[in-house]
Amino acid sequence: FTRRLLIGAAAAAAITGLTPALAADPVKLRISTPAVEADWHAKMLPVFKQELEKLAPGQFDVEIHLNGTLFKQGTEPAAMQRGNLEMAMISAFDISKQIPEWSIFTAGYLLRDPEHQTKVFDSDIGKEMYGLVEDKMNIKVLSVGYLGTRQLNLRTEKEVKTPADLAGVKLRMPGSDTWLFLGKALGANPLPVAFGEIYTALQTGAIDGQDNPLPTVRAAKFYEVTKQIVLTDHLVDAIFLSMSGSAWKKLDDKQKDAVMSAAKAAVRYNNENRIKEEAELASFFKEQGLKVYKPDVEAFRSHVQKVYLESELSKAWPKGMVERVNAIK
Ligand code: KDO
Repeated sequence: FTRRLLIGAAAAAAITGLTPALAADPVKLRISTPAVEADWHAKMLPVFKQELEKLAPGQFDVEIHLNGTLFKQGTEPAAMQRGNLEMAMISAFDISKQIPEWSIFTAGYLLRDPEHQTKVFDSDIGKEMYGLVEDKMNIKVLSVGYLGTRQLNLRTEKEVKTPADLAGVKLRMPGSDTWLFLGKALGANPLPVAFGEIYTALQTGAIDGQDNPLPTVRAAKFYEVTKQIVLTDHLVDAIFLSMSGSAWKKLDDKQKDAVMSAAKAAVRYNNENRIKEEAELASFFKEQGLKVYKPDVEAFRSHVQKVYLESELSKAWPKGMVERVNAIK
């Protein structure tokens, strides 16, 4: 009886032309991020999913988990390394916890604008730095996305012109040493708070302010509980759409190409929309009653750059890297 069944199954496969590979279950790709639904790096994930479905129909099952519900902010790299998570959007801050060389990309006022960011990571610098992530963390960086240029967003009313004006200001930063270092370099008193808790912390006055790119200030509605935006332009921030090395290695070459192309399409969608919205948002916040203004950006730039160059962090930066980054036009 069993034999007859087996023959029957083989015959059915022959008739439908299904090879075992095609009949296999789709590869599950769970993506975890703290991003809120309205932000562009969340909206780019369905683009990734659709693009992948177009390029490799039926071969992938992409699951998107927003708001840090699957893994808490900052725990994604370890989850990918343990094989508990297939994909995430990680930051240079996350990476530099394990690869100190990477703290160069956590430094304020290094990358100049989104175009510079893309060019730097598309160059040999990107190849070398992504190579470190692959070798030391077993994580494959698929593509870099522009998270936006970080600005100060405060619930206090006192005008901020220079780093000295931030003395004693309780500035929320994400919870890791390199993030807190950035807050301190700006002149503030940094406090670690997870992204999902910022709104309430602002509302209750547990913090005086936070820093994020304008599209995020809008998407997460921080403008509802703050009074001013100081356009410091202190960090041209990036997110790296990444896959766990073990998931990546299980893919065949065609699947790898499809994943790469889908990642590029998603990032293109994010970058185009984010850059466009970022340029328009100052007027939106003003309409909401916030003060929006430029401080003495040169005072911030020279102070922050000096703090980084004189820090312990910069000792780990690859030799000559600052010059190479600066030389990319
Ligand atoms: C944040 O917590 O301020 C931050 O902007 C840090 C980023 O690295 C990234 O984690 C981002 O939050 C989330 O994706 C939410 O937008």
